[in-house]
Amino acid sequence: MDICNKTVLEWVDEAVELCRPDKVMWIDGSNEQAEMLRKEAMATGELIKLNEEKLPGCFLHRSDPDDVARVEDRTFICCRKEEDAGPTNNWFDPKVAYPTLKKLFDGCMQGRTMYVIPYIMGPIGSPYSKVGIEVTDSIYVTLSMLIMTRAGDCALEQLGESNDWVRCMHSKANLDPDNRYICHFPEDNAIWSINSGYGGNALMGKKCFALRIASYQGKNEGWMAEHMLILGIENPKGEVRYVAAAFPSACGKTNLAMLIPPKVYEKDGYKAWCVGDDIAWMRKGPDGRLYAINAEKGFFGVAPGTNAKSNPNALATTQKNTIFTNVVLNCDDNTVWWESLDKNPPKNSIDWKGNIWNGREDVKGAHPNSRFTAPAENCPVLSPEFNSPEGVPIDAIIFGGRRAKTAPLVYQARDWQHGVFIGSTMASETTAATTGAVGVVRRDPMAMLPFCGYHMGDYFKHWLEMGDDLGEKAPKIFNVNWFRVDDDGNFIWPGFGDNMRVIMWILDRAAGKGHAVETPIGYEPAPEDINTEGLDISRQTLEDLLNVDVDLWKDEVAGIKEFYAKFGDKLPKELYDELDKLEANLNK
Ligand code: OXD
Ligand code: MN
Repeated sequence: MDICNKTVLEWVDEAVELCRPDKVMWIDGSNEQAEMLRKEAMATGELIKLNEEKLPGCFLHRSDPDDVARVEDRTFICCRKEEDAGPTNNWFDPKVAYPTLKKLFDGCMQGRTMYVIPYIMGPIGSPYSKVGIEVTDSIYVTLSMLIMTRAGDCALEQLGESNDWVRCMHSKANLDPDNRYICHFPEDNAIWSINSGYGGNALMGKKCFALRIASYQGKNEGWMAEHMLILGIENPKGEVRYVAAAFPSACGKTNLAMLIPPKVYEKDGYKAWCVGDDIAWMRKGPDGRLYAINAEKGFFGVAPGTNAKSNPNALATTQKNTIFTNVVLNCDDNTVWWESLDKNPPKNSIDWKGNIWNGREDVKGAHPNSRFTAPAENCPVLSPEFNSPEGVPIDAIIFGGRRAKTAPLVYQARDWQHGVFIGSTMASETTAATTGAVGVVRRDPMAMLPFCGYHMGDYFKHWLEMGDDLGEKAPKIFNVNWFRVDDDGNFIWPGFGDNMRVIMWILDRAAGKGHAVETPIGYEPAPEDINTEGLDISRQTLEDLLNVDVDLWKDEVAGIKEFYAKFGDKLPKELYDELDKLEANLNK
């Protein structure tokens, strides 16, 4: 296709001049071109073809062992004024960042091909979607972008002559961790990422654009870019209602997004539909309600922990046209395996580093952050609204985290402002699996701590303003905690599909129905308000799940005060008012 957008052509010319690739290839989104790239990647060993009968169109990729995750300490917001980045971001002065990066990018693609990837975040033709152009020297990144975004000519067509697109410079360079930079220039609509090939650092549509840059755009343009799944629940009459939910990374967003209704609902004809598992862009629609689109076109999910019990839909989604990264290669049948997939680690196998593994127990076969990059269209419960340009109307926003004892199973905010307070104080406790210290509270407001592209105090203010704008039509806000434990540390809520029982109470409340009791922290269901038919759970356990321990909450207030102090006078007064209310309620 002829590319006539001058701003794009000029920028690509500049990128070519700086990176000096041997060749430039424009990605058009065709199957033929993708097939050619896959063949090339197989020839170089970047991709390993898996069993065509069992996993058609699937590949294994092994990353550099030092390049396996997002690098928050190497991730920067490069706005002109330091105070605009705020206390929760690393700031890098653009006056220094640009020359530093230019030096690293200088000639970095010599001997390589530069792939130019035009892509759309959000459905094609949606008034909510936006275009980015990524240049990269990685075929793995290119093929992953083709799964995760709507990429190719469709993006250039949508862009037309407009200058409203995000400039994304990426090079794996030589993967040097000491010179790894993931830099965002929100004021210039630009992202520069170098020395990493890992998804969250290199697939720039995802966290870099769809959250960090987009959150900044949303603040300026009156919409929201959030780290949220979008789930639809269909009732037996065929009416579907949607929730958007934010949980910190590794709290089961993909599992909730693809939940399978428990028998008690399934038998009556209820269905659950997945619209998205990670990133929601939300705006006020023509009828005044809040509408959400999934910015992505695929799932970049964590493999370990995904199995036939935890998430059969995710597993099914990965059975074709998927790229697996850093999992075990089963040499007997050329398929893949990861910890907890099943109880049969393959005896004749190679681990994520490429070493002979053979199911040994002293080292993990798959990296704990090994991933699948799978097309959304494979998902058996993908919402029929997935490509809808208008998005879906959101009835409830749900926040959550991992709390052993503090947060109850579910509670509802009294109003939007109180809901923003709840989101701003969201937290998870570290588990033995994640760090040495167990029970350390990590605050992660709206699950956006690593992803907010500007000052988080201003982000809270933007949330409050969105609520003012939506008024009576604003979604109702809730908090959930699937991770309450008993005194022996055992989880007391079954979780997974049974979380739908809680979602049903949430949807009832959002519709202005459903019973609740008032507590110092908000509205809660009484134990009998949660449908437990078919569940082996005692009344006492339900009471424990819903218990609000006033002493623990007083400690929580102290923790919130400490956290809020970081934001100085950028913390909206309304949130301090909510904190005062909470404290007063606890002292009543
Ligand atoms: C992700 C994350 O990969 O949140 O989605 O880390
Ligand atoms: Mn995420």
